[in-house]
Amino acid sequence: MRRGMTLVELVMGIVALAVVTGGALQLFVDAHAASVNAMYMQRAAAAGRALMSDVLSVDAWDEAATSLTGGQTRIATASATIGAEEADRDLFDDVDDFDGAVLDSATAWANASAVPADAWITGRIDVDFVDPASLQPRSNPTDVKRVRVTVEWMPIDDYPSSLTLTSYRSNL
Ligand SMILES: [Ca+2]
Ligand SMILES: [Ca+2]
Repeated sequence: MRRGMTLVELVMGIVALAVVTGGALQLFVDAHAASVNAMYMQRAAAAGRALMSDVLSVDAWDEAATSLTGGQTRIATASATIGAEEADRDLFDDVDDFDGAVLDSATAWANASAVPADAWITGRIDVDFVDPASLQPRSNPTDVKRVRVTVEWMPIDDYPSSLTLTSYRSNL
């Protein structure tokens, strides 16, 4: 004859159900956080690519090269510099003019063409001389400049919340 559940069995069953439900809920929360972070990462990567392409659209590798035809003639490395000679993005004419640019507001993003203005994204541009062989940063002028665009976004749990794009321009 079939008997009903005892109170102990019933309580055990409820506890087991609670454990399973709690685990499933946590999985759902984790999956949601991962998908939101993936969306942030995608938007940040798009912003980073747009920003990098804005920097590289100013093709000349150095101010001294901009006065030369096409801006691609080799110049004396010692005369190369890092930094903006112009006050405004519209007047930038070599890649290191963007060094130190921090983009953290709609106005600043708007200054870079085709870069989406997401309030939760911040960007920074760094240009450095690097050793041509090791590509490690150097304080003295070299024939290669590294352009890094770092984009950060609102962190979620322990997921990555920044990415860096890197390009190089050389003293051809
Ligand atoms: Ca310049
Ligand atoms: Ca410059």
